[in-house]
Amino acid sequence: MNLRIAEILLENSPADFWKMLKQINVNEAVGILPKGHDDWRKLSLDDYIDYSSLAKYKRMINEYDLKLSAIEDNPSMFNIMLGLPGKEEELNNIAKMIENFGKLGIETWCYNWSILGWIRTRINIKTRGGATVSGYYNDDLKSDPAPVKITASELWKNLKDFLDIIIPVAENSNVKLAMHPDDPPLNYIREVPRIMNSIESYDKLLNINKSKYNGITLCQGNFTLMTDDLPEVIRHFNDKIFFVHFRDVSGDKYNFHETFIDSGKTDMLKCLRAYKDIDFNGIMRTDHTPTLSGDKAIVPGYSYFARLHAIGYIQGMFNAIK
Ligand SMILES: [Mn+2]
Repeated sequence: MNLRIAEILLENSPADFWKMLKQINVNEAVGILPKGHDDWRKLSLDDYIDYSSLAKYKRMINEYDLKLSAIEDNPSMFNIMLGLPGKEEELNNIAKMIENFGKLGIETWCYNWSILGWIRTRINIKTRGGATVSGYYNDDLKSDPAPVKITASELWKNLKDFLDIIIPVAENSNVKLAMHPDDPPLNYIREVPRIMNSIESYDKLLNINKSKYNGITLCQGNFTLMTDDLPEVIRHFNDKIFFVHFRDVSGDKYNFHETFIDSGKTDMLKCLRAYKDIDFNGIMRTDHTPTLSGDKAIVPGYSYFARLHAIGYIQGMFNAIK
């Protein structure tokens, strides 16, 4: 196993953080789509999925001597997930985007099949030494109405249809599809079903389309809420794990908060040993770290100091077991 840390880039260039990554021996990066962020691509004449726009983005990252190994996030795909008119245009866009990833050597697309996306209900929970973390508490959302109508079986059917169309594009483009779990991995939030929420559901995902390009983003903070034995789950999914979010939480899937990677419910060293056992050669990044004093986070859970701490912690563990 080679340790391939690819840290997510959430800020615009020029960014000292991108330099710091190279300085601490991180050589790869995960890019984002510009939708929810302050990003130059919003002002570009080209759509962010166009070749020219992605090529410019890649060049910008390469200038920091970082390889752009993955893009994480969904472009617009609600009509696909919900099976509504407009899905054809969304499918065409996704196919075009994946072809462009392939041309540019972006090897992995981390996407999700979550209508409501990732949800936290509190973002300023005090943890060790006063560092702040985010958390999810089910009762915080209790009385909100359902924003859309769909069933779990319709979501599965739409997912299968999606994979039938998009996986051949991914195969031709040599781009791996890495499904991120519903976060939190509950059956429903606000009466909206969530289907990527258990070990069985991931078995089903891998079964409905058996391509070697159909795989997993093993976001540990979610998977550890689906099992009491995360290292065994890592060995179970083996070479279908394309991307790892190396993090931990404390609590259960209904009520939890983020933690430092040395203080959650999971044995991180055993997880890293499991990746070594399966000779994992995909990429790995930190995720949902605490915010330390004097630090700032563009998005809660992505502060700079705590991500540097987590990266050093992973590198140290890896050096101890390699
Ligand atoms: Mn994640």
